[in-house]
Amino acid sequence: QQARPVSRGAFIVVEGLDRAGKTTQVKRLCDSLYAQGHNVKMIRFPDRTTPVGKMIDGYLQSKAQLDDHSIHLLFSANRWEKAAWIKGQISQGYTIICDRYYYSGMVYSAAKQNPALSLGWARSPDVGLPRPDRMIFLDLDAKEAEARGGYGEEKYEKRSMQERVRELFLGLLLKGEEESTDMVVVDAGQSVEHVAHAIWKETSGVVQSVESGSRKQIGT
Ligand code: NYM
Repeated sequence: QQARPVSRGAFIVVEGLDRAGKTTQVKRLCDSLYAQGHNVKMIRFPDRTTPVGKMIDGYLQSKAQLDDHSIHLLFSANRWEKAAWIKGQISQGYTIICDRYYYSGMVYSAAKQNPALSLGWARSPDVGLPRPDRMIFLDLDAKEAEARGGYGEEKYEKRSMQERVRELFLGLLLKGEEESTDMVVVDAGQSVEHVAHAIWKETSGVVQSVESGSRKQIGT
């Protein structure tokens, strides 16, 4: 189908625990939007291909040790590296579907239970990044996530950590700030088809209204 002229593209973020099915669902959402004639691009964080991303990859694979604050700032820097690109694509009419964003940044760092690293501190280096039009949180019990073939070898892929991450994600709903108003929870414990349908219900209308110009410029 021919892509039609649009006012700007939408910015949609998909979040969730490790093994929640984000990557599969992000791909499906991109395919469905594309099939309906939208211009769409996918992006993921961490982006391990950049110089900062390579440092993050080394840390996640336990090849490099970093202070909790330092790695947090690298994850944030990795998003800032792409901020201008995201804005540029959106203004050219591309809808961006993003696998993880600053919500992962906040909650994974805060879940480390380092008393010097609060959720508030963790949010601050990301202030000013393009704000999503919608964030979908794929919610899954940590036990169920683990049952899906087990966690891998990377840092954070432990049940207790994932339980704290989930609690912190759900806690964002209660914050009463933009994190809560942008966020919609989707039960990721259902079949791939059901989850895809639920995500479609929560995003297609947003994409339509953004592209047709009834939503203002991208926020920060
Ligand atoms: N992660 C991801 C963070 O700790 N902070 C961040 O800002 C981001 C974007 O990286 N366990 C963590 C969550 C994951 C890990 O992500 C790698 P993925 O989606 O498995 O590549």
